[in-house]
Amino acid sequence: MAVFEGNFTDTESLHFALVLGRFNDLIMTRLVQGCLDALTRHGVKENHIDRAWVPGSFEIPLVARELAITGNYDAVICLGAIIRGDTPHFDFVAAETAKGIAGAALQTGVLIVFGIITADNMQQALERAGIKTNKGWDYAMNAIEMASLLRHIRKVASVRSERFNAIPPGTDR
Ligand code: INI
Repeated sequence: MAVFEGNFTDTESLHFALVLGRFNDLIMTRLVQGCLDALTRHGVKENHIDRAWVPGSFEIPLVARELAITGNYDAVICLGAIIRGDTPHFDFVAAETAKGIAGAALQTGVLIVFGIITADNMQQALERAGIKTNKGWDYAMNAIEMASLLRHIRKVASVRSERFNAIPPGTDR
C-alpha cells in the first residue's frame, strides 16, 4: 500500500514557471511578491523560477500550455486578477481563463496552478493581495505541495514498473 503526499522540504531541484497577467497591476505586484516570497523562503532557487508576462488573464492559458510542453518545469503557476466591472466582460474572461488553465494541465500532464483572483470589487481583490492575506503565497504553497506529490507518485510508479518488468513472463505475479 502506498500513501502519496507532497512535502515542502525537498524543493532544491524544483523548477517553476510563472505566467503573470499585467491587468490590475496594483494587485498583481503584490500577488507576485507573495508568490516569490513563499517559493524562495521554502528553498526554491531564484534561478529556477522563470517568468512570462502577458497582457491579461485571458492570455494566460495559452502561454501556460506553451511553457508546460517544454518539459522544463515541475509546475506552471498562473497569477491573474479579474475584477468585476459594469458589463458582463468579467464573466467571459474568468470562465475562459479557468477553462483554459484546467484544459492545459489535463492536456499536458503538467501541474498548472490556478492562481487567478476573481473579485467583485477592488476592495475584495486587495484583501486577497496582502491587506488580509496574500493568495500569491497560498498559490506558491499549492505548487510546491503538488509538484512534490506528483514527483512522489511518478517515482513510485517507475520503481514498480521496473520491478514488474523484471519478473520473467509466465511467473505468477
Ligand atoms: N484581464 C484581467 O486579467 N483582469 C480583468 O479584470 C480584466 N477585465 O476586467 O477586463 C481583463 N481583461 C483583459 C483580458 O484578459 C484580455 O487581456 C483582453 O481581452 C485581450 O485578449
